[in-house]
Amino acid sequence: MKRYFLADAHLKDPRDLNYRHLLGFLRSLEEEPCELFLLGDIFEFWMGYRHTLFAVYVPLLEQLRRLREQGTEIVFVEGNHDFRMGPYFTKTLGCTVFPREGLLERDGRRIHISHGDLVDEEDFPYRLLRAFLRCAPFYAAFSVFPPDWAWEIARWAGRRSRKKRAAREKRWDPENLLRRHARRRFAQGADLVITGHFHFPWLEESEEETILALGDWISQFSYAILDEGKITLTSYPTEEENRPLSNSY
Ligand SMILES: [Mn+2]
Repeated sequence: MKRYFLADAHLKDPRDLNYRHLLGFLRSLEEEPCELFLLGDIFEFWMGYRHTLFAVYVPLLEQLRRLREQGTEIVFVEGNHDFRMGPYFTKTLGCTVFPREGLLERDGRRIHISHGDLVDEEDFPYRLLRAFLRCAPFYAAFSVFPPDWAWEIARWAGRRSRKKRAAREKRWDPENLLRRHARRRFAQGADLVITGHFHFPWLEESEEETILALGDWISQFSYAILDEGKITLTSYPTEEENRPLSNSY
């Protein structure tokens, strides 16, 4: 069985090229049951309400449902834009959800999966913010807002953090951060460490160990396939020219 890994689509609008490509890619997986790993920030904003869904995500959720009906397993690791996936993901769709990270055994490999926003263990302000956004009182307070407001607030926060991120990325050294993160996971028994978050497709392999960063599904359309223990990093064929998305990233 083939296993597919992708992250960081930051979906906002079904008319966007990246959204349409993701639907096209997922449709192509209908041919045979597989396992699909979504490693966070698939959505620009997701908060798991009990009875409410954001309308823009219906096409994707329908496609995930079709895959599930055909026997595909879906594993979701929450990112920094999509968290508390909630009952729709776990119960209705029947996905396995990891809020932080997971260590799984597949095809004789021990795979550590996470979104990647926690790889920098010294970034205490971020870890604090992350914990705050996920704590029950914050969630309870945020849930009081009408979902339309929550959507606007999250979009505003997303635009702000992207500006800050552009400045921060200049100082980022993802290879080093990822190697350090992977070494710790190797010590805990993993032999394949996969993250997203950095929007940086990268694969480093030695005989026994592999580090993989997935890149993004915004403009790179990169993803990984695990087939009989062998991992490859590839990208989705794009026949259309990369037109600007409906919103600026
Ligand atoms: Mn992220």
